[in-house]
Amino acid sequence: MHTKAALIIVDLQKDFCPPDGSLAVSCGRDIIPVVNRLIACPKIDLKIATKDWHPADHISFAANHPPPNNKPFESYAEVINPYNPSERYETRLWPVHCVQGTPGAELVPELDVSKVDKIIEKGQDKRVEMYSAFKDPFENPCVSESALRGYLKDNDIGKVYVVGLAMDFCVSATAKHAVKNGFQTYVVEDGTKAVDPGEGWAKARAEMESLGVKFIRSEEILCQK
Ligand code: VGL
Ligand code: ZN
Repeated sequence: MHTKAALIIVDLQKDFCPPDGSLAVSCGRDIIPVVNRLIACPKIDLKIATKDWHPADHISFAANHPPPNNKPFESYAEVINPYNPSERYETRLWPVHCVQGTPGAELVPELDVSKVDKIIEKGQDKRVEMYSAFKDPFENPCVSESALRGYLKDNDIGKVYVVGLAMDFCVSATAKHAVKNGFQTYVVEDGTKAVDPGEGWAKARAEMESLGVKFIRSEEILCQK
């Protein structure tokens, strides 16, 4: 029996792409042709794009924290679970990126959005980081969680292919939650790039694989009978 498949395109937004994205992932633009081929592939039943969609006062922006611990990429801040203040963790701080309604938050213009069935926004809660499109790190209920999981279930999806940016953050977090939610989960190797392409990639890949996420190349999907 055919297992219905979905493509999840994670955060393929201007701010994550060179040349002028505020949090540009190196070679981030190189994946766009790969993603467009997958979007056009009739063997994938459903296509979803996510958008990192932060308010200007989001906790993940280094600029919203006092010195000296406010260096983008380097500093960390403590995040307190808004639903359970005894739970907390350290999160990496970033340049201001993907602020709701700004040009940097737009999907890259080369993306063939005409074939995208649904766009899901995530990261709206200023109090928590939200790498996964399903859940925040405390597993609290979130807007995008119900939107994404519900949409996949309503459409009888059993398998997901995850692409987009960045492999070691939002792609990884989304793929891990997809597998946890019972979807057969594949990360498309040539459809993603990492913030840290060396160690970051290797570590994220090992973690994902240990949870049951598989890696595949786009040709293998496009050529499958
Ligand atoms: C992401 C850092 C901060 C991502 C989002 O999409 O991977 N990374 N916000
Ligand atoms: Zn973000």
